[in-house]
Amino acid sequence: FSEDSTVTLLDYGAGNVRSVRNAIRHLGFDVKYVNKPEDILNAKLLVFPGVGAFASAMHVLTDNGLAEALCTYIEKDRPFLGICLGLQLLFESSEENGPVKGLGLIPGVVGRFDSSNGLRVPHIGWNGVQLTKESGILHDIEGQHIYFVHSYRALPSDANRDWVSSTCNYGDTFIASISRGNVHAVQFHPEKSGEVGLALLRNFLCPSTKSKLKRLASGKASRLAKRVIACLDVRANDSGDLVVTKGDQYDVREHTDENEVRNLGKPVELAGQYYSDGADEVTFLNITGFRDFPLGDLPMLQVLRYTSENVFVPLAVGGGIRDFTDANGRYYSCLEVASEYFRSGADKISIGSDAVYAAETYLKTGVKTGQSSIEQISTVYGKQAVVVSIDPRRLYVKSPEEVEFKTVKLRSPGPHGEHYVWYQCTINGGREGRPIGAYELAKAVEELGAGEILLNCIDCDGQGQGFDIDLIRLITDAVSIPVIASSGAGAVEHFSEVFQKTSASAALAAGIFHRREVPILSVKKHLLENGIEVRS
Ligand code: 1PR
Repeated sequence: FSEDSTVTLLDYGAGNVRSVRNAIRHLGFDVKYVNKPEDILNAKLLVFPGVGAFASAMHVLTDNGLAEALCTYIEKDRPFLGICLGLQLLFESSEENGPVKGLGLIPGVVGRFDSSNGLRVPHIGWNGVQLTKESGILHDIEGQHIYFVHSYRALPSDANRDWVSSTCNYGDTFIASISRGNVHAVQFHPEKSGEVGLALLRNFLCPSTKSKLKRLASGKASRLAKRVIACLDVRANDSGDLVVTKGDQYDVREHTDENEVRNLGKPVELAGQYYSDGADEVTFLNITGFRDFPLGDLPMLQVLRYTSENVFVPLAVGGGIRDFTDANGRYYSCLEVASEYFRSGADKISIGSDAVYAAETYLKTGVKTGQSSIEQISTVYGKQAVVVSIDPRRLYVKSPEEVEFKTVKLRSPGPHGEHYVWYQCTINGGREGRPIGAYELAKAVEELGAGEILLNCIDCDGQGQGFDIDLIRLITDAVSIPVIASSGAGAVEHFSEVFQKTSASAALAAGIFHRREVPILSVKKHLLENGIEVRS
């Protein structure tokens, strides 16, 4: 690589900048990291993917003299691209755990989305933007959905009007990007916005090349799209190879004499396939993580590393996130486990069994200790990086008084003439039922700091009979964070049903995609025909 094809990445060690690095490398550029202020001042192209919390980022930047160098670099109009927090830090201050002073280059205060009127916060997913001026790098995203994930945003005003190059609408109209001369910053994530995002990065890195982006069909993005997520349940088969498997009501073994683990393909290949098929997100669930320690499970980390090199939409991973002591007595905190997943390329982690224990303890004591995996990981990486995966099972009762958990009235009687059902949370891949309902769990984990819920249903899993609409309504009504509906998709109509009848933000499916019964594009086409906005 020549010096001109080297991009300087400002990584102050707060989290995962791997995705940005991968996207830059994918475009043929080399990456070097900032170690000292001079590295900023000498950069030819500087990319700043801010991660973590505003206050801790400002601390690190100020303590190392990086803040001053950054201000000088930007004031000299050198080529700069800030991403997410890398945009927010340019403003005067943020309300995130604050007020906290920012770099003060752009007038305005970064505030939290107002969730009091039913808005789901964080703003997670693919949204459209309105360009407000010519910037030189944004033309390919006009009318397209791009990926956002944040709880705080800056608002346009007379004082910062000169800077604003696009806005986005979610609850209110906020600043999606700023541009002035060679200085750009975006609230969204180009490195996670598929081909459209890569085109933006290319426009920044080599302004002289003509856009290679084939214009996509619709180009009419106007609001937050409903997401279609492909899920890969992954585990080692009996010969020790990591395979994508799929259960029927969580039973992943073939009902043959050999009783082997159902093998539906290779994780990295399938993830790549779903990315090119149009999946808005890919989720890996390490389904034996509850008994096999994930940091001992290096193939899973390898799967993430390889996948994130070629898949430029968000990657979530779950399985085995908890405190752990190995056979040699070495203790690993849940934060170390999650950090390893993030370092390997995950954008979000998902917690199953450990979230149930955390919620049970919290409901019993009413005290947030700060020690649960949800609290620890969301404090360091932000709420939006913490998904709680719920594995509920239906339990039928004659009347709501029979249980202390929230019940739902059945539309048709249960197997023994019951009129109500409650959803019991389970752990260890459905093997153990716990004394807590999905409704109670969802509320508790939101309070503890979860940013999203992945809502499975053991009864519906692999059945292809549609999502459990009652359950999804119960949980979307319980929380104000986004809910991903999962389990039971068997036809395109099941996706429109879940979005028409519930306020789920995303629908996740596994079996129909693995068995190639329904391509992701057909799901999206069907949703568009039914007036449901999706990324096309
Ligand atoms: O408890 O933190 O170690 O996390 C374990 C994770 O692994 C949890 O998220 C749990 O849901 C998942 N898991 C554990 N055992 C199984 C299993 O199937 N035996 N898979 C399992 C859960 C459910 C969905 C599935 C949908 C859609 N899989 O993710 O993909 O139901 O399927 P469908 O479209 O084919 O109906 P921890």
